Formats: sequence, C-alpha cells, structure tokens
Amino acid sequence: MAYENILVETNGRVGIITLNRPKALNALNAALIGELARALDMFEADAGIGCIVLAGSERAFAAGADIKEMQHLGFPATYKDDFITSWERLSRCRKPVVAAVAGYALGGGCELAMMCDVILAAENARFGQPEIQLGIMPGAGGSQRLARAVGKAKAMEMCLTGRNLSAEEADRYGLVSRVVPLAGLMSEAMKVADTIAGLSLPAVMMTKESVNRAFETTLAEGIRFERRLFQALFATADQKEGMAAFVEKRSPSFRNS
Ligand code: CO8
Repeated sequence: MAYENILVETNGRVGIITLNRPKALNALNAALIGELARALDMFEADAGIGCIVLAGSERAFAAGADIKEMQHLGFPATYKDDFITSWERLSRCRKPVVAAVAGYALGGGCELAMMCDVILAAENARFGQPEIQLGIMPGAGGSQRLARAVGKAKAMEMCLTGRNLSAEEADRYGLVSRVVPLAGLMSEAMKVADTIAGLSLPAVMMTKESVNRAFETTLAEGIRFERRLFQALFATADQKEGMAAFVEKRSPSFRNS
C-alpha cells in the first residue's frame, strides 16, 4: 500500500507511523490524515502488532492542521463534509499508541499527540493550541483533552493566548509522560512500545479502555466498569500463564488469548 505523507514500518510487534511532510513541518492535510487512518486500520487488523508508535521529525511532530488547505473553506463545506471526523480514527484506536514528540506539536499536532496513550517528549518539544491567533479555535478535541490533561487555568491560557509550553512545562503540568533527550527519543519510544507489545494484548487493550473510561464517566461507574474487565481477564489463557510464570519464577509467554 503506497503512502505519500507518512512512513509506515514494523519492528517486531511494534507498528511505526512517521508523519512525513517535512517541507510543511508535517502540517496535517486531508491526504495525510486519510493515510494515517489507513495505516491504523492495517495495524489494528494485524494480530502480529501489539503497540503503535506515532512520530514526526526532529523539527516538528506536526505544526497543526494544514492552514493553506483550510484557508478558503466556508461554514457549509466544513459542516457538510465534517472533515474533522476522519481525525477521530486515532482516538478510536484500540491498541495503545505511543507518541514520540520532538519539535512543534501545535494545534492539530498537539491534538493528535493528546489522542495517543503515552506521550514521550524530546527536550525541544513545544506544545500549543495557537488556533486563536488564526481567528479560530481548537477543533479536534484540543480544548477538551487539554483541559482534562493540564486543568482549566493552564488550558485557558494556552487556548486563549496561543502560548506554547516547553517540554519541561508540559511534563510539570502532566501533559506528557516524560521528557527525554532528543537523540534518545525514538529508542525510548520503541522501548516503551516493545514492553507493551510483549504483554498480553487482551489485558493491554482492556487496560487502555478502562483508563479512558475515567474521562467519560463517574467514579462509581468507572470502578464498576474496571471491575467487570478485571473479572473478564480471568477467562484468558494469558492470566493463567502470567500467574503461573510468577509462581514458577520464569518469564511469561503470552499468547494474546
Ligand atoms: N499549515 C500549513 N503550512 C504550514 C503549517 C501549517 N499549520 N505550519 C508550517 N507550515 C509551512 C509554512 O507555511 C512553511 O512553508 P513555506 O516554506 O512554503 O512557506 C513551512 O511550513 C515552514 O514553516 P515556517 O517557515 O513558518 O517555519 P518557522 O520555523 O519560521 O516557524 C512555526 C515554525 C512557528 C511552527 C510556524 O510555521 C507556525 O506558526 N505554523 C503554524 C502553526 C499553527 O498555527 N498551527 C495551528 C493550525 S490550525 C489547526 O491546527 C486547527 C486544528 C483543527 C483540527 C481539525 C481540522 C482539520
């Protein structure tokens, strides 16, 4: 399958998607978002893939939605075509996605990173929602996910002024999992993804679903949901294997069933 705006490869049980429009700082146009959705479909359907890494370049994870593509749109077209829907494919991904963010993660780029499950930031990463400076506002979940990630006051300042966060601030505010040196970003992201991909896929997927449920429901409902998933995992061969391996003092060999 040919891709023009992303690079797609695998390394063991990890699927790697690299945003690849270097001349436009990986600005997210419709073609790129469509290719991203196709690659995610492929990795989700591939039983050999247990985790996905989403990366950009050293200069830019993505500098936002493609402003040149949006410039002449009117309300009827944006409403009728609802082109933002295709962006949601990433947030519907059931396998874990690790974002490896270096350089600019602005606007739609920051929104894309926030749709991922683990965000590793290089020291040069910059996160922001500068849409207000263009006379618009975040449109792919930015105002919602940012508010949940960093709280109202910081999200308001970022969305209302367009101020970017340094990697260190993003770490301090809880937007990213951790900050790593730029040179080690991909190897750290691969290490995290390899670890996840080596675990029991049903347990991993249910864990992702359960943590995400925390953002959608009450504490009591969330705890009830978690308990059902926890109980369901006792129906898996991997639960028997994982616990037997612990008792027998050996490494588990999960079969993802
Ligand atoms: N869209 C299109 N082209 C872009 C974008 C972008 N978002 N960002 C950078 N580029 C292009 C530039 O136009 C330039 O191209 P050219 O060489 O042909 O002029 C090239 O990338 C390099 O950019 P710069 O020369 O500007 O590089 P600098 O290092 O001087 O500046 C910045 C880097 C600060 C990142 C700067 O490029 C910038 O401010 N970019 C725009 C950032 C921004 O406003 N992002 C938000 C966009 S709106 C958005 O994301 C809405 C999301 C809604 C989601 C759902 C809707 C689809």
